[in-house]
Order: sequence, then C-alpha cells, then structure tokens
Amino acid sequence: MSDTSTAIQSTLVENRVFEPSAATVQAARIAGMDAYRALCAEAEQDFEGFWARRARELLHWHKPFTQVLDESNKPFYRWFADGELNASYNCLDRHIGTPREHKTAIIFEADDGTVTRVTYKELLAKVCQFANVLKAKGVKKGDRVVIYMPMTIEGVVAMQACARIGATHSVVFGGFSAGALKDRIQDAGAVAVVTANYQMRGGKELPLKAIVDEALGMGGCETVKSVIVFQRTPTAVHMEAGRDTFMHEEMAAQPTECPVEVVGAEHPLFILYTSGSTGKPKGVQHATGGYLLWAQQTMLWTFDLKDDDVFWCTADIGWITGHSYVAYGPLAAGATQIVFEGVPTYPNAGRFWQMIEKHKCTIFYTAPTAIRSLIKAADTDEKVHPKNWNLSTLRILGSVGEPINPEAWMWYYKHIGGERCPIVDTFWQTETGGHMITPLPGATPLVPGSCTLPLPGIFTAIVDEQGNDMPNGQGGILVVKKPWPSMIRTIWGDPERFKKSYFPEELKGYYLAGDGAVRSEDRGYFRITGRIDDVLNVSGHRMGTMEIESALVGKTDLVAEAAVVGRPDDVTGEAIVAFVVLKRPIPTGDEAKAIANELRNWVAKEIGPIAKPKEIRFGENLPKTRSGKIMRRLLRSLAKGEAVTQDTSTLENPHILEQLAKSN
Ligand code: 6R9
Repeated sequence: MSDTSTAIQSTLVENRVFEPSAATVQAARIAGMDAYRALCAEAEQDFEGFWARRARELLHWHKPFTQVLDESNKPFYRWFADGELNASYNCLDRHIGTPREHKTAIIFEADDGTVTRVTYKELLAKVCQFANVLKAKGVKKGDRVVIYMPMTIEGVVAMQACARIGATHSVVFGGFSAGALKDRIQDAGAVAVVTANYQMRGGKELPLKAIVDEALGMGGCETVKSVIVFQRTPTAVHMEAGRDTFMHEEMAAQPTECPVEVVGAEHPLFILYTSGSTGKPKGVQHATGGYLLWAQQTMLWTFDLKDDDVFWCTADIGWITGHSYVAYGPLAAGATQIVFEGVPTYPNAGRFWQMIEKHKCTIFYTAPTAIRSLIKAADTDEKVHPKNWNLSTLRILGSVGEPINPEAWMWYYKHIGGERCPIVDTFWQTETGGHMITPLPGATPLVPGSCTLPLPGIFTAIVDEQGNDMPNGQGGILVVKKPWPSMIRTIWGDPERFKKSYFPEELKGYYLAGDGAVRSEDRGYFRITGRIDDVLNVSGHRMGTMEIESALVGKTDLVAEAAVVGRPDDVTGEAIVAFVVLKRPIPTGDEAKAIANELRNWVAKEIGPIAKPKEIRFGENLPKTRSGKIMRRLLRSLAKGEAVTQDTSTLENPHILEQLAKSN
C-alpha cells in the first residue's frame, strides 16, 4: 500500500455516526437497513434472478433477453446477451407520451450565468437531428466517434446521438492536450470527431477546435473523415474544407425524427480512456444493457430519485461520473438535472451555492476536492460562505472521486446539508460503470469518511495477495467477487491487458479494483485507503505516474530520466512531485525555477494541465537498487519531506538522497 494511504488512514479514527431521520427512512425507496439486507439476501439467494428482475423492470427491451449471465468465457462476462435494446430510446423516447414528455430534462447554466432549459421532447428532437447528421456523414453502427466538447446540452446530445445509431462514443475531457487527444482518436480508430470552436471556463474562452486540428495534423488519425463543430462562441476558427462542418447548420437540415438502431445488450456503448499503471491509457469498454441498467438503478437507490427532484452532478462528461450521472442515468430515470458549463470559483467561490438556490437543487453530487477548495474560500471570504444562500431545497448530498476526509465531510454535512441531508460517499470507478460501495440515504447510518457498504448485488471484499478474506479491522486489497452488469467488458483492442490488469490469476478470479481498503470492526463498513498501483488521484482525476514520466522524458533535449510520485495535499488530495535527472548539471536558483516551469508547461502540453507536477526536484541520478529499479517508496518519503527510514542498503547511490530531499 502506498505511503499516502497510511497517512490518510492514521487520521481516520472515526466514531461519529449519523442515523437517517425517521422521515427520511419513511419516504425512501430502500427504507431502512432491513430493506437493504432483504435486497442483499435476494441477490445472494438468486443472483441471476435478482439482476434479471431489475433489468426487466427498469429497461425497455426491443427484444427481451432469455439468458442473464454468460460465464462461458471468464473473465469476459456477458449480461443479457441475447436481449436487444437502445440506450437513447431508454433515455428519451420512452418518456414521450407520458407526463415526463414536457418535463425539463436539462437546466443548462452557462459559464456567464445564462440559463437554457430543454424538455425531454425537445432533447429527443435535438438528439434525432444530430443522429441524422452523423448518419449523413456515413457514421454507422459500431463506428467510433470521439467527442471533445465542453459541458453543454450539445455534449449530451452528441453522446445520445451516437447511442441512438449504435455508434460507440469515446469522450475525451476538454482539458486534454492535442497529443493525448491524438492517442485516443488513434487507439479508438474514430471516424468522426465532435467538438466545439471554443469552451468557456471562468470567463475565459479556451480553444477546442484548434486542438483537434493540431491532433489530426500529427498524423495517424487518417480514419477521421469528418469533424463537426458546435459553435459555442462567435469567434471564428479554421474550418477544413471537405472535413469540417458546423453542428447547427447540419442539424437545421435534418428532420427531428430518427428511428433507433436496436443493438444487442453487449454492443459497446462507449469507450472511455483512463489511466492505468503503465504509460498507455486504457480504453475501458462498456456494454449497452448492463451499463444502462446500473446507471438508472443507482439513480433510484443511491440518490433515491423522486419525480420532482432537481439533480445536479457537477462532473464533466469527459469522466465516467459525467457519463453515468449526467449523460445516461438521470435521463434514463426521467430526472430534471442541472448541467453546468463553468467552474466552481467563477465569478466567485459561491457559484455552486448560488446555483443550488437559483435552481432549487435537491440532490447535489460533487467531488471532495471541490468541497475542500470551497471550504478554504469560505474561510477566507465571508461573502462566499454558503450561509449567504438558501440551500433548504437540498435533501441528499453526494461525494465521488476520492476519499473524503472527515473534516470536509463534516463541513459538507453541516454547512451545505444543514445537518439534515444524508451524504452518500460513493466509491466506484470508470471500470465499474456505476456505484459499488455507498450508503443509501434512507437506510445506512453514516460514518464520516466511510463509503459504508456495497449496494445489493455487488459482492465486494477485502483480501490478501492470495485472495483470502481479511478480517475486519485489517487492511487489504479491494476486490469484487462476483461479476455485475455494468462492469468493464474489456480494454479496447487489448483483451490480454484487461485480463492481466483486472483478473490476476492469484486472486481466484476476483475483480481487482486497484484500491486498498479496510472494514471497520464494529459495522464492517468499508473505508478506501487509496490506490495500490502507480495511479495517482489528483483532484479526483486519475493520473498514471508512468504517463507523466514518459511525457517528461519525451523532452529529449533536457531530460535524461524522471520519476513521479504522489504526496498528500490538503486541497487536491494528492499532488504530483517529479524527480528529474537533466542532461546537464543540476541548475540552481532562478535557472532551476525556469527549467522547472518549462517542464511543467511541457507536461501540460503533452497530457493536459491536470497532469502538471506541483513540484519538480532535480538530482544527478534517481535512487535505484543495484538491479536498477527506481525506489519509489523512498521518493514518496522525500516528496513528503519525511526522514528516510526505509532500508537503503540495496541503494546503489545513497548520496543523491540529499540532493533530492531539497526543493528548488
Ligand atoms: C468514479 C471515479 C476511480 C478511483 C478509485 C478510487 C477513487 C473514487 C471514491 C474513491 C474513495 C470514494 N475513488 N470514488 N476513493 N472514496 N468515494 O472516480 O472513477 O476516475 O475511474 O477513479 O477513484 O481510488 O479507484 P475514476
């Protein structure tokens, strides 16, 4: 387990328990712990029946399935495989002709505060038009479409339109660089890219289309035949004749109806790239039926969604949270949701609270890093303290992306939830498709900093390196013992890596999450202690240390070698620290600062600003064993400013520890 996790662990001796109020329990879909246990028992006694009942009840099947789970080719599990459906039909069409037809589907608030609303009927019309645009461009079932869009209604429209025609989308977060975008376009073999001319964030106009041009210009993206551009701002951009067209012009020429392409339940709905422990991002592939089932079911269970709720998940569609809890789950469940283009600190750090008041938000779902930065802001500036806004419409709060420390939990509970709203601390991953371990608002007694218990049907456990169960109170490796419908199907184009990364032989066929965890002795509650692989979690964003290292050594005129580790950070959870060996003498003073800056900007250019190291330290070498392995544990201690207590006897070059202990 990483040093970071031990640090988090030691601050977490938590005895506070918050029981749901009687009124909350009474009104809840899963009302009380007995109801929760009954569902768990149902899943245990009749595993396939449990899932089949939910899939029949929650989804519209064009062709009903007869088979539930196909385990004939483990770990390539298949769910509801002979059933046929369409995700867009399930998110939109089936609400038409019901009272939801004229219900607001999306309340969009732009960076500058402008609000646009669309009903389910209007959203369906837009999705159909855009689906027709894609078809007119020759995009067919099974083709891949890369979406590089800001948070806008059009971003959701693009995803839904792909689903409608059976094209597999791959959304790339708008903060990724041209190089990262190119890698993803190339790996997915995309035939089209949907983007915007610019995006607006914090009052700034940031380019998207120019980055697409740069990515496509790098070579290797010859599969891309069309680029469709949403005109977000009036600013003109270069448009390549024969390849690039404007979304609004294309849509205006298309009818507002488009029959759905019915696909098999296992048809890949999307690929989403995420960081792993090697340099190359993994294209996590999700299937249509199982994924959509769980996205919708968790809306109903975890958020206890009711018809009059105003749901707000602040995640970007470039991440899994924005897939499951913006683009698919809320729509499948027929919710009204807020989609926000901007950032929490613009025009000031009261933006979230102001928007909750303005839109009468009832369920609010965000990341600990956002909460921590807003706590800091509220502490230094009374004017942005949440007490300035009326947050009484809120009834449920959620947290996702990283462990939430008890201090942040308590602040969230008190100042945002008014000590009235349960906090659902949802543990899950890109690979799991939807929530795995989370409290239920009307059932689970809450313990700050703990994601509590797995959802019914999800069989998580903590094991040792041989897959043996660990007793409560003892930390170990988090696994899932049984498959579940929304699980990753494979890594796009790399089934071997899928097997090796997630189902290592020594773990008895369990799914390996890549996190460490411990269960409390009294309640058996899960607490996630952090990644056990070389993946960092910076502001809730997954970053592979190897990815950053390869970006650094890619600066061949300067860098000879680099090692990247994480260090605990009050606001971002973890911060990136890079140890760099230059192809020149160790710089000092202003020169060191200038080179560090140059390297940080280089990483931003290679991967994206989220990957910028917070600190760069220079040395004439890295600490290595005699066999040449970089001693990362040691670097982690140095990054934290700790004295090195590890055994350094295998270290070939102990004197460099002194160099690397100093920041520039
Ligand atoms: C949904 C998402 C997954 C990794 C995961 C873990 C961390 C997510 C968490 C949490 C503690 C929670 N993580 N939720 N850790 N408590 N409630 O974030 O997906 O971007 O793939 O990241 O995030 O380390 O393994 P993804």
